[in-house]
Amino acid sequence: MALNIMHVDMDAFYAAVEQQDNPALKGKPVIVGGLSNRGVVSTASYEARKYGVHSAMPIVEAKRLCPEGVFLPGRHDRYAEVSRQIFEIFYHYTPLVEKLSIDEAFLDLTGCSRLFGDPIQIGKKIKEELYNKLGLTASIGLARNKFLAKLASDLDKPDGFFILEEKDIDRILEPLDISKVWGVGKKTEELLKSKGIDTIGRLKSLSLDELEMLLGKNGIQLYYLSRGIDNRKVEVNNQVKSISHEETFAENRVDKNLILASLLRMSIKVSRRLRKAGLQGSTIEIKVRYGDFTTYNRSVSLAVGTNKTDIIYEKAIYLLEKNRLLGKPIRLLGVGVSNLSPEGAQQLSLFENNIKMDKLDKTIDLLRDRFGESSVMRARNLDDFKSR
Ligand code: TTP
Ligand code: MG
Repeated sequence: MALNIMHVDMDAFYAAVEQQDNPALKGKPVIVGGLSNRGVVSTASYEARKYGVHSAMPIVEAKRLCPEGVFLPGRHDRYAEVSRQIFEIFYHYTPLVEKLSIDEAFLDLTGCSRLFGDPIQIGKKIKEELYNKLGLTASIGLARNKFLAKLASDLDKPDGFFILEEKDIDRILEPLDISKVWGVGKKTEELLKSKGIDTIGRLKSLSLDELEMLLGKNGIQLYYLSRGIDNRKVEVNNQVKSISHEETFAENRVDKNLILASLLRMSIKVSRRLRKAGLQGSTIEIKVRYGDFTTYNRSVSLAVGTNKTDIIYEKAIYLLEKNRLLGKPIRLLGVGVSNLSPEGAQQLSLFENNIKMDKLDKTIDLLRDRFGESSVMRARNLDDFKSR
């Protein structure tokens, strides 16, 4: 079978963008994450990783490990913009691009050779283009299927290009930890490790029946994956699934007015991103994390999709109140919209009110585009703004 499936994953993505935009940061330990000491690390440059800093680590711990680090709050819009440029480069070589995250994709290169050379040459060209146009490095894995390609890109990070040839599959896979296998989550990992199955090689010692008994359908999948067999196709999915925004407060919030003010600010952000992308969504979600870290996600479905600030805000309040989520100190709050469709897809309810809201939202967008984010503020936002 030909080596036609490529997995590309940018190196230390957010941090690399920061270093590229501000060359003074090159070579320095850059840590991107949370607005305050209470957040977690989004990512760390490879210089910072030497100190043991990694994604999802509390910022305070990162500061302890790497006090000389450059800590940045993160600029999500900028990373999204660079991500679009990265994907444009991918689309230049093939339309068969499956986006996995902001900095990661599968490319199916079957049939691209006549135009651009074989997959190895294409991989080199993609790395060159990423570097020459955007100043960024990526790690690439090339193999015969998605599972192997993703494994391979991780084997030679950063700035790597790992070509996983047929003859090497067993030798490379067998010593790897089972957590590297697609579909092995925390629970499966614990279960298998409690039985002494810690590597892919050990996993292969179990028969198909044994694995099915142990883990059901997932077990069958593991049987095949551990042998490098994966029939999943690269699925073209350049669609965003949801747009959301969440914040960890500098201090836990219990005051309803303050909470609603931040909810409004986040609803504005989310609805604005939807409008910019020409999207609307019919599920509104909120996320609440209390001081003791218990976390609740609640959602409500609408008959008709929306990207209107007031509807999103109103439904978010409804979710907070209906689920009695107010009253305890809140550490983190988030609002999101999912079940997305193109704007205006179902224009069933063009009530006058909607038209009014549309106009208001669009006017505010325009003013903000022209005069900056804080040029227009709703009365409720003032409280929140002052308390930040
Ligand atoms: P990753 O590709 O997992 O990480 P990375 O690109 O920073 O580093 P590398 O691939 O070289 O190991 O994630 C891509 C971006 O997604 C990352 O730059 C920041 C963001 N991210 C978070 O915000 N939180 C997280 O927990 C993780 C893992 C990533
Ligand atoms: Mg990455």
